[in-house]
Amino acid sequence: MKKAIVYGVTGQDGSYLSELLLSKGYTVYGVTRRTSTPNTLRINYSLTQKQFHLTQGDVTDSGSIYRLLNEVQPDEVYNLAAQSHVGTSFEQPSLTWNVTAQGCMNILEVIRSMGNRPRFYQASSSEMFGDQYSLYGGEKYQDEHTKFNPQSPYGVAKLAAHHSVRLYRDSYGIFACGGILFNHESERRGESFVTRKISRYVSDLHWATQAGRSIPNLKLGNLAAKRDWGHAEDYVEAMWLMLQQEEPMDFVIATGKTYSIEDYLKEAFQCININEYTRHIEIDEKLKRPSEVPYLRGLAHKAKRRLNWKPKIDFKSLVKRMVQYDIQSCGRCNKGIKKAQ
Ligand code: NDP
Ligand code: GDR
Repeated sequence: MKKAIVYGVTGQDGSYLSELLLSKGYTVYGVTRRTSTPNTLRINYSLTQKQFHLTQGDVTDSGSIYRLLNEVQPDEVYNLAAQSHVGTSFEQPSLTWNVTAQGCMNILEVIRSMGNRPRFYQASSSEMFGDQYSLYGGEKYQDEHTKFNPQSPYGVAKLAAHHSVRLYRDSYGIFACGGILFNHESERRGESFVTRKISRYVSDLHWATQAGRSIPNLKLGNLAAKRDWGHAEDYVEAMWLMLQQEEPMDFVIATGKTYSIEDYLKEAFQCININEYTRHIEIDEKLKRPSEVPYLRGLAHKAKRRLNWKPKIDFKSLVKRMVQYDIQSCGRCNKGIKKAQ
């Protein structure tokens, strides 16, 4: 029976990955930071499983990594921990660097020191490709050979971590893979990311309209940016597949299709039969980033060929799932509020 350690277990991907690993018979050690109130909502299911162990730790604390890895002697370590919000990385660049770049290096260093070295997965990101317009002057897909041009402190930190993975693989023979994942969303997506912000708003609008109320407009930043959006459930499977190969290598994971924020808005509002979404939206200049990534579209041909991986959930189904989930859960909570009143 295999043992895996998951850093970032309380996040969107960590929760799906834990469930996947448990379903494959792994014993999973999920690592969480100490918080003053519990933030384990996404891993409620995993917490009920005998083979799941929640343990405290932090990727900026090398000693705790050293102790955990040496005590557990895992087969696989997944590093999903990060300050993962691109906008926030402009406000808190040093923290972003410490967690997102240094954190990865801290884990790699501990693995280097071990006798039985676990396989290592690093959550690399399409944000490392950054602004491709200025490199190629047009809309071109990105794959494992595309030049990196990060446009945020987050992108820079992820690129440093990605290069560290390659360096440790080549220099010390560590089985380490960088999964260059394009945007992936879900019903568990953090509420400050644009897709979930929109699906939550559409749900609020739905329930307000039912009650004959109006709500303030939704404030957003740049609506022109294009992203290659998939579903997190599909993407965590690719993480696991990477660590089951004979050779460690990096992979792009993407759907190959790209949509603007406006496309997402259109699709989400159509779920509640609103075609004219623009009257519900307000552009807030403060939500625009100092530097933007205008266009991302990944080509996951290597993953298809070597991992036999391809996404199952398309853009339309993704938007529908997110909006419907929020409408249903908000409906339950609305009923709760009414009851309390
Ligand atoms: P989330 O923001 O949902 O999760 C991030 C996780 O990292 C949380 O569990 C968080 O804990 C944890 N964390 C933050 N700081 C530390 C720290 N110092 N030590 C230990 N854990 C920490 O991100 P996602 O699940 O969406 O993404 C997972 C990973 O994949 C991230 O590294 C992200 O940057 C990367 N990625 C994500 C993509 C996406 O589209 N979702 C695309 C490409 C890469 P807490 O709950 O306490 O905040
Ligand atoms: P991204 O995702 O930056 O691609 O990073 P996010 O959803 O934050 O932004 C996508 C695009 O939408 C624009 N945008 C807004 N974004 C947010 N968050 N809030 C808004 O109000 C808003 N209005 C417009 C952004 O400017 C951007 O162009 C995500 C994260 O999960 C990273 O961790 C991951 O590495 C990358 O995806 C791939």
